[in-house]
This record gives sequence, C-alpha cells and structure tokens, in this order.
Amino acid sequence: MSSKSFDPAAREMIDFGKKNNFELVWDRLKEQQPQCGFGELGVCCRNCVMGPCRIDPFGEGPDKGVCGATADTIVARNIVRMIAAGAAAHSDHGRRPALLLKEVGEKENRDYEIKDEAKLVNVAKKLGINIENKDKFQLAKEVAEIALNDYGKQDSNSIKFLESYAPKLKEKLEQIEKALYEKTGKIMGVLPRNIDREIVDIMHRTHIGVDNDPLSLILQGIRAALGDGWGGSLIATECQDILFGTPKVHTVYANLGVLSPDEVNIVIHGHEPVLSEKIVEIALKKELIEYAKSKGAAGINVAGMCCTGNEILMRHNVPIAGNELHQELAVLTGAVEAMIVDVQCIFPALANLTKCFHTKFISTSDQAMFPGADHIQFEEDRADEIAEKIVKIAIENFANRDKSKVNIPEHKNEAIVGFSVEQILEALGGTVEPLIDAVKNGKIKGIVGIVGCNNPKVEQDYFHVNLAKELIKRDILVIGTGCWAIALAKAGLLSVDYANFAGDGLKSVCKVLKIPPFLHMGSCVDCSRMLVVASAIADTLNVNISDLPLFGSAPEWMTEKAVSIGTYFVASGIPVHLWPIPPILGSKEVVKILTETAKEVFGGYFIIEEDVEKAVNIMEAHILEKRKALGI
Ligand code: SF4
Ligand code: MSK
Repeated sequence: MSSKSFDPAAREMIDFGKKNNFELVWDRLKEQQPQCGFGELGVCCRNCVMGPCRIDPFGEGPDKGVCGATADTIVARNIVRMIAAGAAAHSDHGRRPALLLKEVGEKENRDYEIKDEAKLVNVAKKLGINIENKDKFQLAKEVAEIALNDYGKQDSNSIKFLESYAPKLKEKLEQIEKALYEKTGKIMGVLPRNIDREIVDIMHRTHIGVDNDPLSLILQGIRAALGDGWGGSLIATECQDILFGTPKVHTVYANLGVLSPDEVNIVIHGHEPVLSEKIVEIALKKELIEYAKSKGAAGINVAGMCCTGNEILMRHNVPIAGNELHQELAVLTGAVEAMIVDVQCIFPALANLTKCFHTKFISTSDQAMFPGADHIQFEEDRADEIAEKIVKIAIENFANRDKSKVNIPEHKNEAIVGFSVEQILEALGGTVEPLIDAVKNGKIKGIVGIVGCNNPKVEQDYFHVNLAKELIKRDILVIGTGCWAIALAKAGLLSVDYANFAGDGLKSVCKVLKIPPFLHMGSCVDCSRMLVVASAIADTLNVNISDLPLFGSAPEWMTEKAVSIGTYFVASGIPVHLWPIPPILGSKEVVKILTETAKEVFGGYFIIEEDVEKAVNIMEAHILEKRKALGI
C-alpha cells in the first residue's frame, strides 16, 4: 500500500492507478526531481528580458541580477507576486457574487434569489446602511454597491468592509502607517484602499526598476492580502450567504465512498458556488431524476470536490468526494459521468485522465479553459438552462459507463459541518461570551485556525489530521476551512464523539454545546469567517486580535491563495505556521521581516515547522504567553 496518502481510500486508488499505469500527480512530482534549487530559495527572476537572472546562494557565483537586483529584492518581489496572485484569485471570486447580488437587487436576474434576508439585513446594518423602509431588493443593491465600490474606488481611505467589520484593526493599521512614516520618513501604507488597486500596485512595483526595498515590498504584499481577507474573501462569503443561504449545522458524508455504483455521479470541482448551487437544485428536479431512471440509472448523485464541494456541502446535504489530491482519484473509480469544473485548483491533467474513462470533463468558466475539456459556457442570466444542459449530458453519459471498470473504494465517513459564524453564535446562545468564558476559565486554552490545501510533497492529510488531533489533546479548539476541513471530514473526525479524545476542558465544552472539537467553517474564501470570529472576540474583550490566544496554520499548503491567507492572518495579528517551506530562504532579510519584524509591527508572524509535535509546542507556547499577558 502507498504511503503517499494518510487516507485509506486514496491509498487504495493510488495503488490501483500504479497497477494500471495511470499517471497521477505523485508520478509527475517524481518526474520533476530534482526541482530547481534557485526556485525553491526564491532567488530566480524573470521580471525582464535582460534576465532570466539567478543569485548563487553559495556566494560563489553572481550576487546580483543584470539590473543589480539583490537576492533580498528578488525574493521579496517573488513572494509579493505570489500574494498578488492569491489575493486576485480570492477577490475576483468575490466580485462575481457581488455583481450577481446587484443584478438580483435590480431585478435584472431572476434565476437567482435572496435566500437569507436576515443575513442581508445584518450585513447592511454592519456596513452602516439605513435599512428603514427598504425592501430586500433595495438592500441587496446597496450592499452590492458598497462591495463593488471597494474594488473600484479611487480615494485613499480604507475599504469599507474592513472598516465596518474590524474597526479596531483599522485604527491599529493607521497607527502602524504613521509609526512607519515617523521612523523612516517613507510612506509605506498597509491599509487597503481598494481591493484591485493593491494587486495592481504589486504588479507595478515589482516591475523592473521600481521598488527594490524588501520591507516596502512586503508591506505592500500585506496591504493586498488584507484587501483579500477583509475585502474580496469577506465579500465572497457575505454575498454568497445572502444569495444561497448562510450555512447551518448538519451532517454529510465524505470521501470517495460517496460515489454511487448505480446512480449518475456528477462531481463538481473548483471554487465558485454560482454554478454548483444551480446544478444541485436542478439535479433534484423530479423530471431529471426520471430522465436518469429512463437511462438505466437509479438516480442522480451530486458530489463535491475541493472548495466548490465545501460551498455546497456547507449549504446542502451534498456529500464531498474529496480534497485536492482526490481529484484524479475520483476519475479512477470509473463511476464519474461528469467532472464539472469552474476555477482554481483544478489539474489540467484531468483532460487526459478522463479520456481513459467515460468521464466527461466539462469546463464552464470564461476564465478557466482546459485544452481537451468540453467547454459549456456558464452565464448567470441563463443559469437554469445551462445547469440543466450539463446535468442532462451527465445523465446521457451513464450509458457509456463500463461497469467492469467501476472501482469505488468503500471508505466514507459522516461529518458534522456548517459552522458559519451565525451558527457558532447560535450554539453559544447568541453571543461570543460563553466561548470567552471557556477561554478565561481555561477549559479552552486557545483557538487554532487551520487552512489549506494538499501538496504531494507531504503525505496527503497526514499533517492536517495529526496536527488537529494533537491540538485538541491540549484543550485547543480547532477551526478551519478548505482542504483541511475535507481531510478531517474524510477521516471521520468531525463528530461530537471525537471530543472524547480532547483534553478534559475542551471535551466538556463540546459535550455541552454538542459540537465537534474541530469546526468546519467552509471553503478557502471562508477563512474570512475565522477573521470575523477573531474580531468579535477581540471587540468583546476590548483588545486587539493580536492580544488573543490564537494561531493559524497551513500545514500542507501549495497555492498562492494560501500565501495571501497566511499573510492576512499575520497582518491581522495572528501568527501562522507553514509547511512546506515557502520560497524565501534565499534572503535572510525577507526571512527576518516575515518571522521577526512582522511580530514587532503586527503581532502576527510566520513560523516554519515540519514536525507535528514541535509545531504544536510552538503554538501552545504562544497561546500560553497571550493568556498570561491577558491575565487569564
Ligand atoms: Fe534580471 Fe533584474 Fe531583469 Fe530580474 S529585473 S530578470 S534581476 S535584470
Ligand atoms: S481547494 S486553495 S487546494 S484549500 Fe480551496 Fe484546497 Fe487549497 Fe485549493
């Protein structure tokens, strides 16, 4: 059996793939060995055509590029470009539901509706909108306009979402800007002015011959990341909740065993719920189920993958087939009629792999085309019609399933999911006070938020699962999103009973509130939900987020989005553990800024650690230090 994954279903399918010569992500990683050492250290630059240039990390070759850029400049430019890409991915995702909310508010789009009016009113109030005598359409329009303005305004004030959801943080960031100016005489802004602008600013200043100062570069990276966390991602979460419903706690099944041997299996993969919400709705229609039966299937089974999967699992009883490294394994089951994809984290390799089976690989976004895929263009104003077309293609493909090739692993587990901020507050009786009391009396020592991906350089799910298990033993509540949350769901850890493995304090809290010791808070854009919880606790205690016993972790990260998430956590005051190592070790200066200077300025900082136990020790020590400083 393979040790590439901690997940038994994955191990089974990896071995099946090997026996049958199917190329998988782990094979391609092997083919890439040895990977470029310059790239790993972050010391190669392709920002102009006098290059490419690379700095010799051993001091024997060139210590600067053709233009004279040093390793510090090159490493800083490269890492902030990663932040720009990550922030762009999240924030562009957020733009879509914001635009849709505006169209629904203006009654231009009738395929979608406002499913959560209470959330709409709450968001409107939070943004300072006068709600008197306004119907839901008017409020939707006004909320969407504020959101869209945060992407496009040209003044230098803070974006409205950050200012409204985290006023104390806004004040702190203003003080930081002032202190930096007083100390250096240089303007180095950290408060995001406009979500898009901060990303464009990075692309501008990392062009050859613009910004060469690692501190200034990284502070702009922080600014763009804050525009993601408290802007684009938060807008995505809030607009999606208003349009599709705020998640409620419920139970689903997770892992490849959710694929059905006798139904039409439709796997939806990617990130944006605008299409997948419709697929789920249409697949439940009686006439389509009848159509599936007429083609010899027992029904239609929609299952999620990655964060689109998280979005529909949070709002519906839709099972999830897996996280990032499961995407190819799902195809190997031979039981998937259609793999429908939107944007982000989708391997282009799926185009070739699906050709070995009857699986239709269908791309839908104008931003994400895959050579070899069938493209069915999704358009919001024809959402019902297009979703029905896709579901029918999947149904008609059932006849092409080769039953002799079907090989679905039996593994699946039940998982309690749906912990939106609203549901956490409901479990607590309406306020964060009981959670704060549990922290104060030591039943909960602190909270760790875990995010992120799988990475074939790390045994799939090993770090996610074992880090979480070790934390709860020490009475540290674990919350999280993305592929981490799917890893725990697959492993059967998202249950109230699993609290029996927590320390006595956390166990007692979980039993009273009837919650698991790990809370699934949604997709990667829903990391914003974690920020909102942190801000609510800090406001109640009248302290800064950086004063709280909190830590973040991305233990199997791989995307540029994860760099942005880690950075906005750090800039909000929450230290972050990372594994694998980000490409920064080629510059001592950049390492110092991210691990030391950041702590002095923001309170948050990065640590890098490969070992579960050591990582938990560092997190616990920080949590205990913060508790002491708070006098609890
Ligand atoms: Fe080389 Fe400078 Fe051009 Fe980068 S910007 S490729 S270091 S010359
Ligand atoms: S899907 S960003 S691999 S969490 Fe959000 Fe998973 Fe990371 Fe993609």
